[in-house]
Amino acid sequence: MDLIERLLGTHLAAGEGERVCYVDPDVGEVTYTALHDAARGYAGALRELGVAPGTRALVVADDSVATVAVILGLWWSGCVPVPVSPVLSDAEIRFMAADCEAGFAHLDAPTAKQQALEKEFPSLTRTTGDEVRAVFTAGDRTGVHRPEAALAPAQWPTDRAALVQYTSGSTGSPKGVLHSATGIEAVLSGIGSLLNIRRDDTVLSTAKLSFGYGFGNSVLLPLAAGARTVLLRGSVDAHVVASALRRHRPTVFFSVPRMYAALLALAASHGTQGFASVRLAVTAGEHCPEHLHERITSTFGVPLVNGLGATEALHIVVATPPDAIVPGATGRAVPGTEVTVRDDNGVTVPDGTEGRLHIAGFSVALGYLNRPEATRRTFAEGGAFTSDIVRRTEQGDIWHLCRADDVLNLGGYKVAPAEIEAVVRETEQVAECAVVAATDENGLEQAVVYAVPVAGADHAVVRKAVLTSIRRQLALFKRPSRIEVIDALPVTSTGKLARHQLRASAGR
Ligand code: 3SK
Repeated sequence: MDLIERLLGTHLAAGEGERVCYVDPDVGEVTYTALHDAARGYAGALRELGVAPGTRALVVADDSVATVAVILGLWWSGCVPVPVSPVLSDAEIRFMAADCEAGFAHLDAPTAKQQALEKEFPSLTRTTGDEVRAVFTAGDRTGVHRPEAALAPAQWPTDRAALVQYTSGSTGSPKGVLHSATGIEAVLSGIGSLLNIRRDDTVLSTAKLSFGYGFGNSVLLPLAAGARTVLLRGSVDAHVVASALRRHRPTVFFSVPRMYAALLALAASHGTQGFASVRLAVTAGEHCPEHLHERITSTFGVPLVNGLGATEALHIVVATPPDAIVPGATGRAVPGTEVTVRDDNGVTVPDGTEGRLHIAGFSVALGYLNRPEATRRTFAEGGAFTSDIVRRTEQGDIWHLCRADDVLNLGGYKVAPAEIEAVVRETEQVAECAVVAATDENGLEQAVVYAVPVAGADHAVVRKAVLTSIRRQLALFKRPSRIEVIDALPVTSTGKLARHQLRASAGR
């Protein structure tokens, strides 16, 4: 499969090259022709830099048209992009670079982080966001723009990884998920056909493209449709989103329940007019409770498609069809995907019975990178098991009940309690700790830390020290909403941590 042809070439061939594909915060409007040209130039530059086809390339970058050009240029030259969020810690990025055996890096982060990253990978061949942006802004036709050196776009076979995305493991070690070009095509014909994004649509996603949901929202779906996408750089809160809604008037809006809840809170004081242009809103990443779903649709006056995805399946695989939305339900399998509910032995359970969600279809990944055991466990029975416990009604709708593991879902970001616990445990004066999920007033998951001080330590001092460690070491999206300092952690009769007791007192 030719990914460049699928996402860009068809629009050029149809005489649509002068249409805008991206509205970038730094570069402004970019056309399909300009993006195609930049991707080809970048592919030529990669060839001149000696980056061989098949190389895995770490792309540590915030959302920008430069990032998209880099990803397309990598695909053009047969290299495998590994998108990574620049808000992750240096240690996490170092882990992913080593784990995927990156042979190349594109680095685009705010100044201090960029300097740290450049120090981190001194010997890796690399490009920067500013170099690629110059191709669009200054018409810089030198450094990373070598169209004359580019070969024809690579053909991607069905059994080769074209993209690696990292998912958090339950022990805190991320796992690289290997996606093929066939998987990408399956997203386009699956959730893509259900949402039916059109060439006259303007798309806005609050999920960043370094995460699976955002990658589909801001790269795959709109490019395949020939639509226009607005990119947001930096940290995205409800004020930023409300202003982007007013300024860019998107027609398709992708977000997570947590952001919709924040927009509802803002609407109470600032009004709801920002949604006037939106014809279709999508929520995924975490479960959207029925009462929140109803408040969103009644306040903003838009149909809200609820979706459930998994990094192992690239994008949304279960969704409520726009014309048959059942508030609170996660929906049905998207076209080309089969979903079943299974018991602990992998046997399909009758409708109405809870079990683990199993998905089958071409969007299911090839497996995890270098993790045969985990691959065997997850990619089984002709598809993949997700970490979701669900129930299917006789009408065929999937209802999400909870996760199958202890991993926290914080606004779509999956965070292992072990990762937060490691940071808290390192805090001076903390003897032991545990992190569990609580539910907030919108029915959304929040992380709560329970810390036990060393003998004689003052609770208030310990609390402050834990807060400082968390702020210093954990990305914003991984931070707990509450820190409780207690005298001892509850244990079971066999001396194990009684997590369920902590969950009960955290309010779940
Ligand atoms: O629902 C999710 O968590 C998800 C994960 C990866 C890609 C897309 C989605 C919606």
